[in-house]
Amino acid sequence: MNKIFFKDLEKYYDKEIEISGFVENIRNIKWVQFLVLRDSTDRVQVTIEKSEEKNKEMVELVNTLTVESTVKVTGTLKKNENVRLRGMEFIPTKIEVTSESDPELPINIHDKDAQLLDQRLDYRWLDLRNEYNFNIFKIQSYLVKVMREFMYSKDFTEIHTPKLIGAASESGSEVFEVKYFDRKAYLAQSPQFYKQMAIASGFDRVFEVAPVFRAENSNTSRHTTEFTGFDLEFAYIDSYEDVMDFEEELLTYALDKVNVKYGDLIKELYNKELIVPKNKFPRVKLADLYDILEEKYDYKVDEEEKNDLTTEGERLAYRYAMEEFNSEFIFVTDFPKDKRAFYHMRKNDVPQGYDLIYRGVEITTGAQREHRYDVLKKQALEKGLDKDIEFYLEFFKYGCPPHGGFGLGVDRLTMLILDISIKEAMMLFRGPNRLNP
Ligand code: AMO
Repeated sequence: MNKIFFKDLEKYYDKEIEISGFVENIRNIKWVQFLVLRDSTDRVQVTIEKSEEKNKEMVELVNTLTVESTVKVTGTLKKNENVRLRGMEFIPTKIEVTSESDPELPINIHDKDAQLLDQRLDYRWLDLRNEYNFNIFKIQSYLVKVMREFMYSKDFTEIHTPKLIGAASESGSEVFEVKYFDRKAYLAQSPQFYKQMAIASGFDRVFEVAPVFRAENSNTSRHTTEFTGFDLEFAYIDSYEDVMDFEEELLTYALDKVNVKYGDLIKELYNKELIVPKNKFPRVKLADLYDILEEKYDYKVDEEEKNDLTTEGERLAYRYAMEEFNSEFIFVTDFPKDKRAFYHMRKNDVPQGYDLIYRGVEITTGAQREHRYDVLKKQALEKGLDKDIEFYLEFFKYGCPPHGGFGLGVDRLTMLILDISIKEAMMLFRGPNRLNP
């Protein structure tokens, strides 16, 4: 763990140290050889004078060195105003190749657009060496860290629930079936049942950041078969308005933090402005939204399509939110019950839940849950669910506080913040046609 990160090199001027990294570039000119080394934090130039007798062995080594190999270099860091890269250079006394790269790289890692995205994904470990791709995950890591931080500050407990389950948790159509010894199991399509179980167990506030599996055969820029869900649930709410308020607060906090640390980099690399919300997010009922979209943008959809939000409807909802409220977010509420899960609480037959649209794409579904055993059972039966979810219904039989929560797609949020596709927003994309690497 003693590796010196390149970002910290300034602390080591004129001291003999050992540095390690990838060889990003080699320039071999008449009198001198230059290497640019890269680690996860920065770059540094290594300079080898060819004329010096003591450098003979190193010069020979560099003559056959290939880019993207890794090296360990011993030497001294010197200030040098003439060096464009950070005004410093590393003068080595010893170079050791710790791993040699094949000289033929299968993709161009310095120009990501020199090949198709799918070719890049085949060699994702090389593709990620490009700073555009690499930084997506530095930013995502920080985004999730600050979201976690917020949850802990609000006394939420982080839980870990099983991904191998005995019954589909939402609907049967979207689950992957797996062979489980001599019977069938499924991959969890949401931690929904278990986060609610934690509420019934008395935890009051819980969250989980974990994989979610969806057997959706869709090849779009926003769908994947495995994604990271940021799921939470909290007790003693009065209405789903409390859930929306909480999400608003969480996202405002997180975007503010990400903006402070990465706002400039996001602008520079992805050419996207990160806008920290200043106001409350507008809230609109689905039916009203369609009326507004028709009136404002002449957007007409068939009556039967109006019971859910269309892709174009999401895009126009964003336009409306921007034009009317200067908000990149908009909550859409009052979906009809046949389009919502059985566990949403209903009031006057209307599910007490919402979708949150950010920059024209759904990032969240949330709701107040039905916690009354009899009502919940009735709603489940209505959707044709019985035997499979009996265990879940039991959670509500021995006292369970009123509660609500939501599920937010981390990959979607990353994708929208950086204006990239979901394939890029995931370190390893999974889709109907991709299970490798
Ligand atoms: P839902 O099914 O809407 O709700 O999922 C919640 C959020 O997960 C993300 N998401 C996806 N991301 C990428 N690819 C997919 N195929 C995909 N499907 C969903 C979206 C979506 O908004 N149990 C409820 C949540 C709850 O009520 O707490 C649920 O799973 O960002």
